[in-house]
Amino acid sequence: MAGPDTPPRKGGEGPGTAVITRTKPQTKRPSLYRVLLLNDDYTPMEFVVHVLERFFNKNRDQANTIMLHVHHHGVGECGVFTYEVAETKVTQVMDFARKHQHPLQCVMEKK
Ligand code: TYC
Repeated sequence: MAGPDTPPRKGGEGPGTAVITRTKPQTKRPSLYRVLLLNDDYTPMEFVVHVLERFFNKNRDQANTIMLHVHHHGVGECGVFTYEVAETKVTQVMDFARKHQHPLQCVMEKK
């Protein structure tokens, strides 16, 4: 049987046998994350609208609607992104708010 002339069969190949190498598609959809703005009593409304236009590509009306939602409900969604994009948005908003000395908070959460 397996000797110098007949290398051992590793994959189960041979008469009457088969190996199924893959049973599911190799693509996986990435996890998605919501980026949220939190309300506070000090950040000017116009600054929040500007943040939504600048970092989340909202038009003036969309930005106003989201800002007012956050103002009235305490939290609101700016967008949904893959992990690294969401992390970048949060960092950009937090850096921009700090630079302008506003206490605006931006966070991400898994969908
Ligand atoms: N509440 C703030 C004000 O009255 C406005 C505001 C809205 C602040 C949304 C933060 O994420 C925020 N000036």
